[in-house]
Order: sequence, then C-alpha cells, then structure tokens
Amino acid sequence: MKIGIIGLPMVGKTTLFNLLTNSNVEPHSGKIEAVTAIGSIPDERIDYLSSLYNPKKTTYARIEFVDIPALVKGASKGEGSGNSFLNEVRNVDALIHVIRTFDDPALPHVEGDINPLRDFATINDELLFSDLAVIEKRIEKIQSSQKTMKQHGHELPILEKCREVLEEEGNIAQLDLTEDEATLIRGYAFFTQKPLIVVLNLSDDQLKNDQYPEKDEFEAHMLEKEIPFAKVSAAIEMEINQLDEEDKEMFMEELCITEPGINKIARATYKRLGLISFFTVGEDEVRAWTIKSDSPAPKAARAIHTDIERGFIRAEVVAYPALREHGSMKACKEAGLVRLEGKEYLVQDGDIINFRFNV
Ligand SMILES: Nc1nc2c(ncn2[C@@H]2O[C@H](COP(=O)(O)OP(=O)(O)OP(=O)(O)O)[C@@H](O)[C@H]2O)c(=O)[nH]1
Ligand SMILES: [Mg+2]
Repeated sequence: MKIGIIGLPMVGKTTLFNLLTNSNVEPHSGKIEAVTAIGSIPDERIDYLSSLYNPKKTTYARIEFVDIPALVKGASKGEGSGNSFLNEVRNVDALIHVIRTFDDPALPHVEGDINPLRDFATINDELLFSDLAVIEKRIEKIQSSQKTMKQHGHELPILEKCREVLEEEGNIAQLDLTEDEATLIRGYAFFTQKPLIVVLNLSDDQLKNDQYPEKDEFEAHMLEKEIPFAKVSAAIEMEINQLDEEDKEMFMEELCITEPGINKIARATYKRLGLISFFTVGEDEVRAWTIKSDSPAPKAARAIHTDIERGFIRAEVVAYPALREHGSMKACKEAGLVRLEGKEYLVQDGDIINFRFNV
C-alpha cells in the first residue's frame, strides 16, 4: 500500500514523512520531486508475540509513504511550480493531507494566518482541478478525430459525468459508478476518488490542551464529511525520537502524548481503507499481514502466498487476546481456544493463524 503526503508549503509534510518512515530527508528543501520510503507500523501485539517466540525475524505491517512537493493555491493554473508533478504520483492508494495549525513567527504560514478549514478547501480545489484537467484533455483527445471517437467514444458519457460532479465542487468518489464505469476510469487514478485522511500538525501546547484556531468549525466539518483526522506534533515527536527510552517516556508524559503519531495515523488509515491485521508466528518469524476486512480465510492466505490460497485446507486460529491471556499456544489449545476454521471463515483483526495447505 502506498500513501501520498500532500499539503501547502511549510506545513510539516517532510517532517511527518521522516517521522513515519524513519528517514532523513532535509526539511524544507523546496524539492519538486516526490520521495518514497517505507514505514513500519508499530503494533504492541507484534511486540508481545515477538517476546513470546523470540523469532529470528520480526516484521511489522508496512506502508509506503510518498513525500509529495507542496501544492499552492492556483498551482493547477500554473502558480508556483504548477502541479504537473501530481500526475507522477497518481498511483498512490490513499492521500494524507497535512494541515498546519502550529504558529511560528519564524516560519510564517503561506496565507498569513492559521485556518485549517480554509487550507483543507484550498488543497481540495487543487486536487479537483487536477482531475478536471485530465478529464478535459481526454475528452478533447477523444473528440479530435473520427478514429479516436470510434475507438474511445464509449468513454465519453462517464468522463462527462465525472466532469459534471467536479464542476459542482463534488468529488468522483461520491459518484455511484457501475462496475463497467469504474473499470473505464480506473486507469486515470483520479485524486478525488482516493480515500483521504487528514493529519493536523499541532504545536506541543496545542496538542497538550487540544486547542487550536478554528477547532470547532474544522472538526465539525470533518465529522460531517466523514473524513478521519489525526492530531500530531510532528516536529516535537521527531525531537523526542532522538532521546533515549527513559527521557522519551518522561517527555511524552509531560507533553500528554499518549501514543506516537504514527499509531494514530495508522489507525485512521486502516479504518478509512477498511484494513485489518492478522499475524503468523513461529521461531523463524513473527509477522503482521495487512488485508481488507471481511476477507475469507483463503483470500487472507493469499497475502502470504498464492500457493496457500490455492491449496487451502483449514486455518488454525487463535484470537490475540486469548493468547495474551493464556500466555502460550499450548495453554490456548488446552483451554479449547484454538479453532479450526474453513473456507468461509472471515478473518478478524488480531487473529493469529496457522494455515494448513496442500499444493
Ligand atoms: N514550530 C514547529 N515547526 C514545525 C513543526 N513541524 C514542522 N516544523 C518546521 O517547519 C518547517 C517546514 O517543515 P517541513 O517538514 O519541511 O514542511 P514541508 O511541508 O515539507 O515544507 P515544503 O516541502 O517546503 O512545502 C521546518 O523548519 C520544520 O522544522 C511543528 O510542529 N512546529
Ligand atoms: Mg517538504
């Protein structure tokens, strides 16, 4: 899975990217190319399983993040460096929009003051215009000759439907598409069709007091639009990460940071994308696997290897809380908590699974 990080200039995109992926990209380099790196999603359940099995290798769930250059108001009309680079990152599965609420006189906000709802709308418009530009270009191309009309004319109705909803300031995600229509436009990878998660970058004080400018207005809008949002303080967390464990805990407590920002972001992302984790355990490896929720057992097995899906016989399943409570697989077996599940079983978040298969 690949998630693009977008937002206005100087909001903390690169700082967040570094935090999420443990990278070291220089902040505010004014780069206009996208940078990609992989982040491990912390999971206490994996920590525990790893302490139990002492495996050679421990693998957390992974998400690929892309630090996308800043968008500015009017970029779609050529302002700043324009937004043509956006077309190079259309292949992301979801977008994180970073909005800044921290105020720093040394780093003025591009719009002069802090207003998260305005910034949300500015970026939304840029995504909308960028999709619109792709659609208009395509329609023009199709209509340019009889030959292209004959070959691609059937795409016009759905493209026009998309154009219409964008012109009314809606997004393509809200269209009720038939399967055929969805297939026809899949290749365009429209931004306004992608799941969106908002990350607010707060100052340490704002995070501690859960207060920032225009908070009520902003949060009401997010709830109304059903957009998940997470509040973090990227720069502070970066600093805390450099400390040793003891100091880390002390600072987190002092700043009322109950959990690292990446956990909040991962949770919002998994929820928005309808994802869950299941685990495999053993002396070689303890590992988290990410799948769509409501996946039947053979489909979940596919995340590991298609052979296991093909040769699926049964799944031996223990729920994580049961293992945590009883302390070993043996004790779970004795307590009758290891279930044998068949093809129809829908894998649950936190299931520890041993697949039996035969190919
Ligand atoms: N005070 C404060 N400064 C921050 C915070 N987050 C980031 N910054 C600072 O803001 C500046 C810009 O941060 P970046 O992470 O480079 O922001 P960006 O959005 O990637 O910026 P561009 O790529 O130039 O658009 C840096 O000097 C950061 O140290 C924060 O939470 N508080
Ligand atoms: Mg940056």
